[in-house]
Amino acid sequence: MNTRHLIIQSIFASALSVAALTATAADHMAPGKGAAMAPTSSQATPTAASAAGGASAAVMADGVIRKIDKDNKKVTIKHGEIANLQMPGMTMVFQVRNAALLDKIQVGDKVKFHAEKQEGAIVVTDVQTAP
Ligand SMILES: [Cu+2]
Repeated sequence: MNTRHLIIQSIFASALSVAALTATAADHMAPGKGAAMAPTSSQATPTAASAAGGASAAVMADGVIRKIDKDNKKVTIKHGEIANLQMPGMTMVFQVRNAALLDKIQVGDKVKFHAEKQEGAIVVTDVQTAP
């Protein structure tokens, strides 16, 4: 009787902690993006979010492609301020998760791009040539 009670209790406890972890992760993702969007225009937020497919309303930064390293999935961009990363303009190396993103650009291109922090690295998740 006692043993069974303990088992049930520990199952319940681990289910609870999984739920807590999931909630924490979700809370972590959402407010960062919400906060980044807020100063721009609260009116524009729903439109921007649905245009981007609902995933992440992309905050686009300006840049010029300096170097493309497809083998290592890296791109060097001389970039302007990146609002969502609170980063001033500089020239730096970014990672990409999907090397195909690099097919769309060439060295010297003026681009608009979205970068974000993923697992400690700064990753370009979207890039498009700017007029
Ligand atoms: Cu930078």
